[in-house]
Amino acid sequence: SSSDIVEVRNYTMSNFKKPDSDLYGIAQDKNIILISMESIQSFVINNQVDGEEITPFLNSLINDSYYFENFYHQTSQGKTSDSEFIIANSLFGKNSGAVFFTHSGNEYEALPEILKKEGYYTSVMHANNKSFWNRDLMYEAFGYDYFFDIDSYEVTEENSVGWGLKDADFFEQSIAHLKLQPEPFYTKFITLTNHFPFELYEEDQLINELETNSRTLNQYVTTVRYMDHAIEVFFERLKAEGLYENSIFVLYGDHYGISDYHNRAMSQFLEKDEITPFDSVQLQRVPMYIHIPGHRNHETLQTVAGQIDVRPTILHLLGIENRNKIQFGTDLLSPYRNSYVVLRDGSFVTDTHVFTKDKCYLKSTGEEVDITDCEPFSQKAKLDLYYSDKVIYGDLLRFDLEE
Ligand code: GP9
Ligand code: MN
Repeated sequence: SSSDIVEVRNYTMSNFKKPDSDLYGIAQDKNIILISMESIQSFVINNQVDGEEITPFLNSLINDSYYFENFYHQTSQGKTSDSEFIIANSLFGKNSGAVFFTHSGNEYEALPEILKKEGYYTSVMHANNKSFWNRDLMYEAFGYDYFFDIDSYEVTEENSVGWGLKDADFFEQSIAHLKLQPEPFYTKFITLTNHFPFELYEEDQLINELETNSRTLNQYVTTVRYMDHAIEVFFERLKAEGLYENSIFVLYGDHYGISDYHNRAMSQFLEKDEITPFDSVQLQRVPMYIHIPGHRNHETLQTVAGQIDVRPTILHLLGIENRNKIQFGTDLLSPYRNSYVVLRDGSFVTDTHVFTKDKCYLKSTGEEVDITDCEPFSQKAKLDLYYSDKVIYGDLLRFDLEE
């Protein structure tokens, strides 16, 4: 009911954190380019195969970005669509099933809609059928101006692999669309080549496969390497087209690519005796970058965070007030934020501890400690998920009328 929204708003407002005043509004009127990087996990960053970096471009981008080492995906069965949902709304996806399918009829106040009101042209570029994950309906609910779906791309047998259009061709063909958009724009690119089963033509294979007992993991590193290259070329092309300087970039991994099913191979690659539940949680980290061309104060940040925190961060960079919004994340760049993330399965991580599957671990060593050590955050973790679910199941944002 409409009194529930008051309860939820009191909760989310009490968790609001003020922005860093030096960063508030620095991206005002700039284009925003999001790149949703398919299935990439942080363990590939600064890691090698036979002496070759898996992600040379993304490694170098760290020096020139705000890079978040302890950033977790928070998705569940809705995979890419969950990540889209979380980032657009700063709400959690569902515990099971996909909110994109079950709640596309809800009222939302999503990031594209907010930015549209600020004069932005908003779009998604992704070479798949528009109805996949019910995107056509959900994007409408989020207020996107346009979805450049598979019909906006020339897809042939030669330029496709695995799930469809190869990333390099996808980015190259997207340049023409970008150039026609009114500025400032907010555009999200969703890559595809680094998707299970991680297939690649030989000519696109830039590093060796691994030699573990998992063919999936062995091939994964090569498709990650390919995606890294495709993004590097995209940056060069944006520079050549004059679209780079006046844009800010947010790059993030959408969800894991290698499931626990491949733990034995993963432990071989990471040279660990075994992958414990603690390690499994740590493996849910995905790379996250905020890259602002010309910015001098970029740094690598240790704050524990997740996809839920992206929306308030972008809003603050644009100088858009959001203290009163129903959102469950906090600005990643706020000096006042708590280092904390809750995953969709109820696991949570702080600066010092990891809680998962009813056990509490020291974050620094992975050593199991008394469950009471995790208690200070367990109530918040439960309430975050509880109130967010309440918003979705009760369609509460329909009561959130503009003041
Ligand atoms: C499909 C792509 C992949 O369009 O976004 O979806 P996923 O299987 O990763 O959720
Ligand atoms: Mn995905």
